Amino acid sequence: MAQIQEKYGVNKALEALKVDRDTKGTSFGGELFGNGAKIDSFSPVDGEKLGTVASTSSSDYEKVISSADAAFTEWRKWPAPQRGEVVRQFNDELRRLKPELGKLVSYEMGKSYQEGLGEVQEMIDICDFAVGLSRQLHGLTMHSERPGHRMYEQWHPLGVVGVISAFNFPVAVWSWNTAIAWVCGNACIWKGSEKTPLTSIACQKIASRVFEKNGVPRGVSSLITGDAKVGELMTTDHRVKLVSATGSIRMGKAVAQTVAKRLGKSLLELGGNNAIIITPNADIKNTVIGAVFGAVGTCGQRCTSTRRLIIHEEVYDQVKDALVDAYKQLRIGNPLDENNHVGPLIDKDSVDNYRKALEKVKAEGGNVLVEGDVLTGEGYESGCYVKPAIAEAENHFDIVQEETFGPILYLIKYSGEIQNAIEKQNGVVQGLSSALMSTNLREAEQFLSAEGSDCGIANVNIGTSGAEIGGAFGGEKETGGGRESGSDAWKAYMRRQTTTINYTKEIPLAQGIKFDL
Ligand code: UN1
Repeated sequence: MAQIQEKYGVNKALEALKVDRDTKGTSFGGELFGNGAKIDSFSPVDGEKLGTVASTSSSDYEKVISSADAAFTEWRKWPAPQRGEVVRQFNDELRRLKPELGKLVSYEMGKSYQEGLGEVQEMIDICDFAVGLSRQLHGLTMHSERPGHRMYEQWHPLGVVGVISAFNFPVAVWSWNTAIAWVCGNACIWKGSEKTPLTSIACQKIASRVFEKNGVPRGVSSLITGDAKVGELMTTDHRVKLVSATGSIRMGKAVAQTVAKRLGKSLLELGGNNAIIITPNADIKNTVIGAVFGAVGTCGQRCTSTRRLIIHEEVYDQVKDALVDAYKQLRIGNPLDENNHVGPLIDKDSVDNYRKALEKVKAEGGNVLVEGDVLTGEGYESGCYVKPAIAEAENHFDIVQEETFGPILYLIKYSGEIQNAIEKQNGVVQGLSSALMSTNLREAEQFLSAEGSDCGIANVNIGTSGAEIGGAFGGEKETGGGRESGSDAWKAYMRRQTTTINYTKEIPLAQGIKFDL
């Protein structure tokens, strides 16, 4: 069975990425080290072991944070465009190694090879963005109320930035944070997911090589490996100025509270419960393509995955029949084989959650239209392959209110005006992504207005997933409120300083106050 690793080029990818199978998961540039507990990485593709990684102990962490802290004091002196030049070279390496890194992402995490490549492409795109940004970290100038005074704002780096990322986007989310944080002048410490440790090591190695060649101080790019306890080393540490965390709402609440206790900054990108509203004015063919990709792509494990369809009663049966037909055509299996549409879930815990969710929706009175199942037999030996399911449900069901990280799609009927659908869409605690399928301008504008979608992302005539890096990414309510990647998300990685300069021979006070000595 290790055959898959050989047949699909995983072994070659590890070689090209210079990642050993028995390795260590701590680095601040140069050697990998670490004497914490060992973590085995098993692929959900075939259940085979990919490698073993020694995690980060608290004394290992101490070495990393003190190097990062010291590196920052040098790195902040580099002109931002020079920092951008290093990111440009890092990006050259990503372009060169895209097939191998995409392959490793696909095998260790279980997403399709196409999606693995797409994820590396997001890294490349954000690095391009960051290079341009390195010449555009603009502040404003304001008119002072005092004569002979100039007032302006400037942006300075924060210091050490901690990045905690999840298994489902094991490389892209790190780069959204670090590429931007680096050009802003910060040192970054990354805790990747303990479910995808070799992928993190591959990225750290690429960055370390490029940084070393450019004389970047060691510690600007650092890696730590382990579970939530290792993450806590950063969230409790006042030397980590910003903690950017992606993952579940439960995890985000713990991170936010710990960081807030020391009045540190956090940037949270947490769960979604994303819906597509389908009105009688929708283009049904496109709707079905967008909905199916949104629901089953990455096996329903994107934070932007489509979980709910809110369908007008006039087109409900038409959409329902088209979806059931489309689901019959889905091929589930080895994600490295490009004939398959749906790969495995990440692990057996996730399979359990999927199974329980299906039981719950039935118990709450839902009607399962496309039955789910855990697949067994040849090609499914890992026990992580499941059948994408569809259930008719009500928005208020407890299970519909939750984010189940798997391919379960709930169909919810609405009648009357679009506002009734928007109410249902907004009627969950999460607020990440949303979409409307309609060719009617009035409906579209209503959906996008202040009375419309309450989510961080609101799309018209495309699905809920697949956001581009150029926009700010994140959501409202229990999604955490953070924004990463494009637009002006860079401001979260810097501190704003307002400066007023007096070039007169007097010292007039603001607000007309007189204070003569
Ligand atoms: C995530 O699932 O955490 O918009 C990120 C998308 C991808 C990123 C998802 N560009 O679906």
